[in-house]
Amino acid sequence: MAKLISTSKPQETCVLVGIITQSQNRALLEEYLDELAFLAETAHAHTLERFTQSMPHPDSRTFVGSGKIEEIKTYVHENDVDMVIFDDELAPSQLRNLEQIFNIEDKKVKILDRNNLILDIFASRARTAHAKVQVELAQYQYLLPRLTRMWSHLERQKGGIGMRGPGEQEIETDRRIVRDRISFLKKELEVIDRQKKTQRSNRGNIPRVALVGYTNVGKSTLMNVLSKSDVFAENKLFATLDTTVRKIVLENHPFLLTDTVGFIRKLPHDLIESFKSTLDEVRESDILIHVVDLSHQQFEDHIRVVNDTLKDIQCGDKKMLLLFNKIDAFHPEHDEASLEEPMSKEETMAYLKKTWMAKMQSDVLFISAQNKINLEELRTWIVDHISV
Ligand SMILES: Nc1nc2c(ncn2[C@@H]2O[C@H](COP(=O)(O)OP(=O)(O)OP(=O)(O)O)[C@@H](O)[C@H]2O)c(=O)[nH]1
Ligand SMILES: [Mg+2]
Repeated sequence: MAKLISTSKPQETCVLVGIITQSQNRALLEEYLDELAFLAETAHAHTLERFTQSMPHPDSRTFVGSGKIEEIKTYVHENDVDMVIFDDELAPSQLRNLEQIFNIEDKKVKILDRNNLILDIFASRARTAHAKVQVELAQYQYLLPRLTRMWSHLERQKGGIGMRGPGEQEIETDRRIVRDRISFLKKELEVIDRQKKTQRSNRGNIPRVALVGYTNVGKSTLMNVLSKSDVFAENKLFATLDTTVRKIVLENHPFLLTDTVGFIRKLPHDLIESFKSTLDEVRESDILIHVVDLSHQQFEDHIRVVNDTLKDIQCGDKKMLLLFNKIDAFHPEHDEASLEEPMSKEETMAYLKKTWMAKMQSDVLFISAQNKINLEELRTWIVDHISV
């Protein structure tokens, strides 16, 4: 069986597909698709077009309706598009149907969903053995029920005849190999997790602070300015996959600062599972600094996703600082229809502080990690809270 194939080759083209439902209006869907386009870009795919449809729930056969599928198909074939990316998880049967519909004659179109894309980006970014095992495990777990598709990938790779899948017997053999690989990777991960646990317990009683937050909010940038180190930071999603721990001393108070993988909405469950030991760093820290990108239109939604994920990993009750970053790039929105005077930046921040302190029962600070604004305030907060 071949190794898993990364879909992120340079200069591929894609179209995005999402649906408008009762719980997801057009504006919200457009924002999700903006994020999906950013994910695609991170995986080196350029978005050419978006297709949306209003429906009460996804079509069980093809996710969107047959008319919409025809429209997408025509566009894809006329513009020689490489992949069609769906914003929600596709069931194995939907994936199979869509692959059949889109792949006629020798035109090869990849059908992906948001999870594929996230897994693919994680795979291309994993650097250490630990992250590689975690991602490979999540990929196989995701692919196991979708194995026929993987076969069609293999067929395509070999430039095989047509798009016919293999016989059931071959798929069964392949499934067994994948299952074996999954249990091997799980064991490997257990060993690494045990080693990590020992490492953590050897760190003694020194207080631990973890940076958590949505992806691309500036956690690594902040880690770098606080520890004067050189952690990889860039304007891409999931720049950080491996946790980095640095010892920092502020006014004679030592503590460990951990930089973690960013969260995102609809993070594949298998991925959360396999990143358990990464998340153990969060679980075992004394204080969380929840970093928020204040300049992002959807920052409130990001806060909610991060809080929900923290609850999922039983970290919802930890002492937390809500840290709004990128205040240099923040410009308060003003509703044109409103008769009230627009609020200044300072007034908006004061208002946000009051609202979020009440909402989350946590302290709130505003900084710019990149432009080193208000960092003294942050350092004082950390010292005050690790030295009690
Ligand atoms: N304008 C502005 N940009 C910032 C600030 N802090 C970080 N950035 C930029 O935001 C982008 C993401 O920064 P990272 O530090 O990689 O973000 P991260 O939270 O570690 O991201 P992941 O590792 O992907 O989860 C980079 O392009 C940074 O230069 C800031 O205070 N202001
Ligand atoms: Mg990072």
